[in-house]
Amino acid sequence: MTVQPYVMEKIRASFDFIDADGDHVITEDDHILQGKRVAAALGHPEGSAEERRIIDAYLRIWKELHLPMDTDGDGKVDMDEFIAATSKLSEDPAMAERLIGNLTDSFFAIADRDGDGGIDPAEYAAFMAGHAPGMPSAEVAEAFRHLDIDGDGQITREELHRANVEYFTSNDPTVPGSWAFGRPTAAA
Ligand SMILES: [Ca+2]
Ligand SMILES: [Ca+2]
Ligand SMILES: [Ca+2]
Ligand SMILES: [Ca+2]
Repeated sequence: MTVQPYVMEKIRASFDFIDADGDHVITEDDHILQGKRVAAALGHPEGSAEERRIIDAYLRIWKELHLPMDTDGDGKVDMDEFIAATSKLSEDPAMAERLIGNLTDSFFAIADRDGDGGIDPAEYAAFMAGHAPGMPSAEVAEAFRHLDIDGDGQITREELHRANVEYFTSNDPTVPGSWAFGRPTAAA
């Protein structure tokens, strides 16, 4: 398999991002932890129906997107399994559209707190506070400006989808999607 080096670098970075508890494997627990963090960052109390809805959305991502990558069936997705699965995305645009489309829908439903069809800077900042704890607010704001491709102050579902597809398929560090998980790493 021939994954371009910059795509590989981003795949590795996204693994660390998903591995919320930092134990170097992706499990169901990481998704529950991320759901709880994002719900708290969006202001939903512990035990609330809204928190449950967000955790369930992360558990769907686990079951539908990440668990199928567990090819040895040990209930954990390690870096090799993750790379094997995600590196296929850049070679199969139709699969990338479908899988990343599902992911975009899940994240969009979570981040668009007021349900008006766009993610505004405050919604994005709250989402990222849970999703990427510790990312400086200036970096979050800069990422927002890149992902809001038409600059109208809202990230639409289409803009988010394009960014996510670019993240996993484009070898060009200057495309907006390089910012899908915050500041891009230097191009290889
Ligand atoms: Ca983990
Ligand atoms: Ca495994
Ligand atoms: Ca909104
Ligand atoms: Ca926009």
